[in-house]
Amino acid sequence: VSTQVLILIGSPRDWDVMKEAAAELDALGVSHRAHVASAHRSLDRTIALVREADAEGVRVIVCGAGMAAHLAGVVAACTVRPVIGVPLPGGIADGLDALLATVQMPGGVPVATVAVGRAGARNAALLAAEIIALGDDALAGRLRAGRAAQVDAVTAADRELSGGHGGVG
Ligand code: RP5
Repeated sequence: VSTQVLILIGSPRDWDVMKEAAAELDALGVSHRAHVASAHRSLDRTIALVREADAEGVRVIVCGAGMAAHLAGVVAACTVRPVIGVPLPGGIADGLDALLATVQMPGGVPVATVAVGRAGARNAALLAAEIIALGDDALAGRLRAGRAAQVDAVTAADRELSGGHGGVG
């Protein structure tokens, strides 16, 4: 199976958070690979990686970056494949800076921006999988099973907290 999701990170230090995206894709059986590709420190190489992924047929690109987080925007400028940006904590506003840098794209070049940090890394993988599942019924089934497991987990936690009193089922 060729790579379905390309994960790019601006710094090797970003992997501690972005490995959550890789783990979620692994759990869903979505093929992926990751590269360090800084929009600022290695611009030409970043563009080359995106062009290569584009030619190869990678379906979705997930970008994690902190501080002046331009990676997702630069990647989106190079492709019409869906790009998902994960703003990372750190910097003077601990991720709010990266959130604004990632989400505030000018009209014409979209970046689907998710939450700051680990929740965002997970959701980026899930959103990428949902996009791919538009043409993959088996993957859509695995995503539905994941949602059902969440319902079970919340219900079990509620039973434990409430002692089973006053619930709906
Ligand atoms: C961004 O700047 C990276 O995505 C990273 O989150 C942040 C800091 O990078 P380092 O100086 O730690 O390599 O480009």
